Amino acid sequence: MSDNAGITKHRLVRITHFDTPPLLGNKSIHPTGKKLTIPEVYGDAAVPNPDLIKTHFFTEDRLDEALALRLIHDASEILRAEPNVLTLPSDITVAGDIHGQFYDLLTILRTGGPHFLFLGDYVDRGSFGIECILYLFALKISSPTLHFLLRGNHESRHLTEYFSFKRECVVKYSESVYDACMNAFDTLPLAAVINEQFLCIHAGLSPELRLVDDLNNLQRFKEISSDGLMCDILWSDPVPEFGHELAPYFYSHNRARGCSYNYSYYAVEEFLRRNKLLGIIRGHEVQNAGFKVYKSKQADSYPLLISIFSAPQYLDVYNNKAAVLNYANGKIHIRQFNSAEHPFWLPNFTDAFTWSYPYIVKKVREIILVILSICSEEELEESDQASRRRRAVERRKRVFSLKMRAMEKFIEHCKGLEHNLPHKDFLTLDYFPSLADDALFDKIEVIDANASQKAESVLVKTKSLPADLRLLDTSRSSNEPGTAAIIQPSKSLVNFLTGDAGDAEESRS
Ligand SMILES: [Mn+2]
Repeated sequence: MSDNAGITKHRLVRITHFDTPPLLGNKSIHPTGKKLTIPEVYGDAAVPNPDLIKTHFFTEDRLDEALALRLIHDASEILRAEPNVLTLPSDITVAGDIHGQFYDLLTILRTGGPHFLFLGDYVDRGSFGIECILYLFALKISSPTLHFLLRGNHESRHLTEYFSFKRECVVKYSESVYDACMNAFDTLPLAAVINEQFLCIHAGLSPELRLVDDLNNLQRFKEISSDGLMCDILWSDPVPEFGHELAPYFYSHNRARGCSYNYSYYAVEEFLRRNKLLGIIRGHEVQNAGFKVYKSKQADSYPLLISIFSAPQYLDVYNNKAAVLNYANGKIHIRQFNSAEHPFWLPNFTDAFTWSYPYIVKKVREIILVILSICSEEELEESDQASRRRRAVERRKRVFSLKMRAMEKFIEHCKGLEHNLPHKDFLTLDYFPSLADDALFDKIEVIDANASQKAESVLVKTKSLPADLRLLDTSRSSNEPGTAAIIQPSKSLVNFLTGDAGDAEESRS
């Protein structure tokens, strides 16, 4: 942050706040369920109407698959024809990572214009990656000289499979739409030079990058490689001590990313000098303030490096602001903005039932353990002293072994469930012995009421788990066998019914 402190006084860099408009206001979002079609969005024109798509996505509605594929195809045809390095004029707004935050993308588009350059990382992490990319593609098709899209490291098969975008595509559309997106991502340009002054690129420099023109020699229409020039410009970061290096070194291994390099102030300074440029504008790293302005060569010159990050409240957990950078009339204007309200999705686009399975399994398992605890070895030993209870003990042992078998079966099932969600059989609760087949749980009730004087309370299943669990107080009901009273629920039952916040938090991360 120290680099940003005082930068507001910079002659060439101005920082202001952009008020995020209340996108939702008091309105709540209700998807209509209607899917937009090609005739509706394209009409008689050769290009789509992006506003229709925007308002449709705003209510979480979707496109007809043919329309989605058409947008992806049409955009990639335009992108394919663009060079690796775009040459762009001044008066342009540059946005950093968006990461599936569609409702914040709408804010970005309100901050400036009409020219926009996006530095990549449109998808993954946030829940609206497909909306971001389809809307940006619609803008690219309808006004290709106003909207420019560069590739980020997340625009790859490797990362979208590992993170959320592939699953999002399959849940909201299909694998064909995902594959089409991947092929379109291969066509995205790699860099841009604004006004022959600033190199704009997703991540930064590479030891293999001597001249900007080296980028034009790359064959870019492919998956991002795990090393080399194309990898570095989409993966590298400045060294943490950028501008304060103790020795003039250029590159070091990028340990945080596990690939590519960290570049130093000296690497940037030399690169800019060799290419007669003034600065580098890049995204790729979350910033508390939405941007980071690095060291200038002289007090009155442009910063050598600026990071821009345009996903506010990143992942819904970082408390970061976002920013866009406008460059016009020789001045850099950074506009910070806060996050917009957005609809909620469960992690990994799961439905509520699938998402709940592990918690239900865990709690039911605890409840069964409580049931088992009424038959401790000590109790059995004590009962053994009285011969008149011997038969009851035998019954208990039999019940205990039945319960152990049920328990083993249940734990086996849980293991399968945890490793292979969703497991629809769980909903049927097949593995519990039913009353008709086996009077197991009825027996527990009888035995507890008659014999378990020491037990303060027992948990007895009378019909089916978990809805009909009853907690019975045997000390109160021992005079009237079989007419047990319901008393305060056990801790496990409370946790099961209300959800144990601590456990849930731990499992969700
Ligand atoms: Mn990135």
